[in-house]
Amino acid sequence: MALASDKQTNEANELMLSLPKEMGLNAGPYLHLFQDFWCPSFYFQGVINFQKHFHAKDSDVFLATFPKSGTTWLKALTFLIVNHQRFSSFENQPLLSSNPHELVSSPEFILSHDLHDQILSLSNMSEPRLFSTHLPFSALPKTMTESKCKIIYICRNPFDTFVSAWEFSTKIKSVSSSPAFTFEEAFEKYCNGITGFGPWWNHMLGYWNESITKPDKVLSLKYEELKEDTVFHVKRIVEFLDSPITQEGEGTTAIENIINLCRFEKMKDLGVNKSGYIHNIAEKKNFFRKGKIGDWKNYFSPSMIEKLSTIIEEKLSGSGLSFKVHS
Ligand code: PPS
Repeated sequence: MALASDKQTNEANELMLSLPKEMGLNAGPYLHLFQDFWCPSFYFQGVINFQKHFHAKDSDVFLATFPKSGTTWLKALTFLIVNHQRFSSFENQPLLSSNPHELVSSPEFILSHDLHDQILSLSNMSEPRLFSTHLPFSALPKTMTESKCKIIYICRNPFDTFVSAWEFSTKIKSVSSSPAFTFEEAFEKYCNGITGFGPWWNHMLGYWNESITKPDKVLSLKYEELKEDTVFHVKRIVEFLDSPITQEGEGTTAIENIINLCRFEKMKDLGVNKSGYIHNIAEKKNFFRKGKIGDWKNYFSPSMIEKLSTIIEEKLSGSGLSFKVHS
């Protein structure tokens, strides 16, 4: 007799096989066009389970990102803000002994296996629960949009996001010996929106629009702005979450300490981030590459610059969302 979980897996597999598919850069290798986004096969079962079985709590905090937009950094910062009162000193911070992806996980990953046990352990997590997700806003489970849970979104200029994704894909275990595409081929796919959880413009606009209409529900950040004025934007996160960290006196020191601990160089240098794998396919060290704005200039030809600039203009025009990419 088939177990309920086997049945579920079969249903998800059948559904996945019926969808349009494309070869992806990584985590797959295939992408399936599901609910208007390209879902990596690696996550497919987890996405279905997330949508069907996850129950959001009003106190939940979600970090939503398009891959390679600043997820790791946002996880580190928000973990420290949310758990500010749990750890008495900085010496015993879990961030010193665990990678941010081990501290903040996504339901689409957690629920991809052992569904019933995972649902139970999620319901037993101490509050506020902190999660991440790569799902576009339109694909989030209703329980998230209907509850009072909060969502922090970070996006990054599409030029650097693409380069970061490309570099990362060449180092993923499953494709490291032979990347599926050349840089140019991957770029074409990216321009057509065919990347994991893409199209990237829909991903950005979904959360951006929601942050305008429901600013108490969704806070939208940009990687570049967070880099250029980290204090200001970390304070925005603190306020958005109604965190008890005050912004004066000792609170200022706490915010400075949080920012320092999450600095790119500091995190890259931590022993815990130098070896080992996340999800058994991505080496921890590869989540910390350059951490710079504008590295794309070392990769793009003039025609690529023109092409992507035009797409950005077309897709984002009128939304109020823009990126300074040529400064
Ligand atoms: S993932 O795989 O989606 O979680 O990747 P993500 O973390 O979103 O993006 C990886 C890029 O973020 C850079 N990074 C950082 N920048 C600033 N500060 C900190 N602490 C930080 N940690 C990671 C990382 O280097 C990747 O950018 P690139 O341009 O590839 O260096």
